[in-house]
Amino acid sequence: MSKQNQRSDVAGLPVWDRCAVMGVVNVTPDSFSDGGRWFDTTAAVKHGLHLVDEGADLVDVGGESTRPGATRVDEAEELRRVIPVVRGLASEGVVVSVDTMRSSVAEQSLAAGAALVNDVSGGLADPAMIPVVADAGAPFVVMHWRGFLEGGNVTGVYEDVVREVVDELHARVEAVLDGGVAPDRIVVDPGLGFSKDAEHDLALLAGLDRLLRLGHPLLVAASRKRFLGRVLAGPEGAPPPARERDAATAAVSALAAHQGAWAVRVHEVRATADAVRVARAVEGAREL
Ligand code: PMM
Repeated sequence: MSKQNQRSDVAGLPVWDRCAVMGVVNVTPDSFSDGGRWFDTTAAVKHGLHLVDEGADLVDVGGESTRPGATRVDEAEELRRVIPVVRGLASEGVVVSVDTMRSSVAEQSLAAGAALVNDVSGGLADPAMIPVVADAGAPFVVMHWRGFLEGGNVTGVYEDVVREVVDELHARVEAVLDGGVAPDRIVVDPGLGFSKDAEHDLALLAGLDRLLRLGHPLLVAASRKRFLGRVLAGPEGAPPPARERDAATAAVSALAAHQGAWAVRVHEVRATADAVRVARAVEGAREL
């Protein structure tokens, strides 16, 4: 792999020689793009296995929608949704990531076989999260997050979005390191769409090299997000619905992989699995 695109591995996870594909299973009635579709354990496990068949390297299981304005599910309900799905997929040999802001859900998911904790709050929502992850020695995704969005997107004001996201992620990484998580287990993520509008998301995708300079593997989660709807609609048009944004998502996957992302998180895996393989082949040609 060329020096420019040097991709670091994450300790505790398998090593892929290309950008990894993280497939999404939202066990929720109300997620942004696929809410309600896998809201039952059997259907959710089946869907996760289907994503693996399609080429997912790992499967991210979440029981709480992070859609702006979504009300939080209570802890018991989140556990009820997530744990059987994590256990079911892990028992089939799937590398499972748990998408949660709650330390209890992270802890029980790790006990049920999850390999990675993906916290969209980067450890901010629950003070017990970092100790739980550190004690378990689990890899941890630290996403850029400016808080819950009840009452509108008041936190999405930036002068220089790339610089601010880099600085704020750097501060979170320091806090996570102080909390005892090993440096080679930390993944960073710009949090596309979280307190960010389409221009911010595009600027972050254009600035992935600056995020990579944080020195941690980078996860990019653009799948079906609002900014893709805006791009596809053009200035006057109506954005296509979330499920018609998969080709655009795969295009972002190719771009992110080409720039050195460690993984991309997507709802529809097939096209992205092809995209990351093409990006890998291009990298391979450069090495010759
Ligand atoms: N976005 C969503 C959920 N989980 N996790 C990470 N690490 N990064 C993200 O950007 C992210 C996430 C929201 O998307 P969905 O509800 O459509 O899956």
